[in-house]
Amino acid sequence: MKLRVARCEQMRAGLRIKLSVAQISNLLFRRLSTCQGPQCSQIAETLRGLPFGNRRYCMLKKCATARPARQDGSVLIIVLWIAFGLVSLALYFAHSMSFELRAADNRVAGVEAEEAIAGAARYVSNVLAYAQSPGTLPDTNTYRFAAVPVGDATFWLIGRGDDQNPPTTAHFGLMDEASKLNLNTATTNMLLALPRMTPELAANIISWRSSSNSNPSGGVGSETYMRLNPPYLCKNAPFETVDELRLVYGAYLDILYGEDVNLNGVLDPNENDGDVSPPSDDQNGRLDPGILEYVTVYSHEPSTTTNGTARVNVGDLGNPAQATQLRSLLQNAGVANPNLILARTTTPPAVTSVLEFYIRSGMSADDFAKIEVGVRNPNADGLVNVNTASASVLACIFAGAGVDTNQAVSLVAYRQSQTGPLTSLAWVKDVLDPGTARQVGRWLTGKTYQFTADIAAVGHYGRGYRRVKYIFDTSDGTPKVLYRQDLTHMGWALGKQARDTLFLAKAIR
Ligand SMILES: [Ca+2]
Ligand SMILES: [Ca+2]
Ligand SMILES: [Ca+2]
Repeated sequence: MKLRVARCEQMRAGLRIKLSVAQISNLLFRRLSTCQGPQCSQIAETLRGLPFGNRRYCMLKKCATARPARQDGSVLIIVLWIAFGLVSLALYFAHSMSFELRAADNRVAGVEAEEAIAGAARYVSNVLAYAQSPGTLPDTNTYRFAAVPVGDATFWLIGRGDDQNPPTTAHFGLMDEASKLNLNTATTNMLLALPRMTPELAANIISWRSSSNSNPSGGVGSETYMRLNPPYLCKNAPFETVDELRLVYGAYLDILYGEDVNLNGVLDPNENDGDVSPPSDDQNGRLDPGILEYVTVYSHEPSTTTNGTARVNVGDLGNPAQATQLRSLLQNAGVANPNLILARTTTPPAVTSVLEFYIRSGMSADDFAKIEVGVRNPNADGLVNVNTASASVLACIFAGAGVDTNQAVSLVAYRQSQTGPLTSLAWVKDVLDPGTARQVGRWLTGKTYQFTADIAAVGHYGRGYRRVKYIFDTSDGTPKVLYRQDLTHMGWALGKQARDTLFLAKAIR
């Protein structure tokens, strides 16, 4: 009985399956017949002769699951677009990562260059602290100044030539602030002798540094500066930095920078191409810098030597105390005939400068070299070092003293004719007559105590260029940084040769 019931259930289930398949096949056949596509019509025509049931169902199912060829093409195009998008994204991110890698590499090189500059500043401080002759510009044979390696970085001390080198050749080494005209002590006539200077700016410089109740030059005052946007007051106090000139009325950029817009003392290509690229220049193959090249505010001589002994003021030798001090200085140094020297230099008219003292004393250059650091001019600020100053700066001194400025050219020519660097004031006696020496002597010195280290550096593979200028003061025996200025924004300042050397090193690495 149970077996019959089970078979009966089985037959019913089989009947249901057969009925379901038939229904589905009919339904699909009707839908296929109503389709307007040529392929569907052809299949429907083929099926029309087949019996109902599983065979017809299988044919219909196969037909229903088969996609038309047009649909397959669309899918392919979509897949291709997706693949194209993915490839584009991959390339974009790869490119972005490549740039980021380069940027990170440049940042690392920049940090290397900055550290090299900091190290170079400490090195320069050490060079100045242990200089063989205090008060003189260190001999370039005693320290390193060009393409100095520091780890993967390299640094240079940007210097100035002696006017004999081609203007396109970069010169390296420390610079002397006493080789420049001091903005706080220069007279109007001295300022007027500067290249590119205008009478208006010279007068305004004098009034800027003078107290408010004395305006000897007739330059503009606060009422003019208050009309500017933004307004500010006339300083009426000494300059503290050379860059203060930017605030003085009438100090236009072409007057300040001239053709040397990157302040490196080199005629760079853009500084000799006329108006093709800034700045505007005269294409004459010479570098014609602005007044920033020639001025300082730092030149100052100490009143004591590095061991703390007071220097003798040669303008006050009528003072018995100063005369006694001079006698001790001469005797301790082993100078011949100290009494005769005293007699010649303490009698009227009073000596006005170290140069005049030397000429009147009649002592030898060797004897004078022994006591030179022990004597000083009456004025301690703004003295110009004849051993390092350019003809343009010396011409300012001579113009201010009312002397023929051609004698400044003679001084520089004599200096350049010597084989080694000059470190004393004594040689000036051989070039200038006593009358001229007396007139200009109060502005001249043979010593210097403030130095500029204009340091440029690159990191590995010549990347990450940086440039920082330091002013060192050694007047109390220990070098101190008076001023630090980042000049990186002025661009490449090492000239063509250093650039070519770096490119060559990069090419063969
Ligand atoms: Ca330049
Ligand atoms: Ca130009
Ligand atoms: Ca020029």
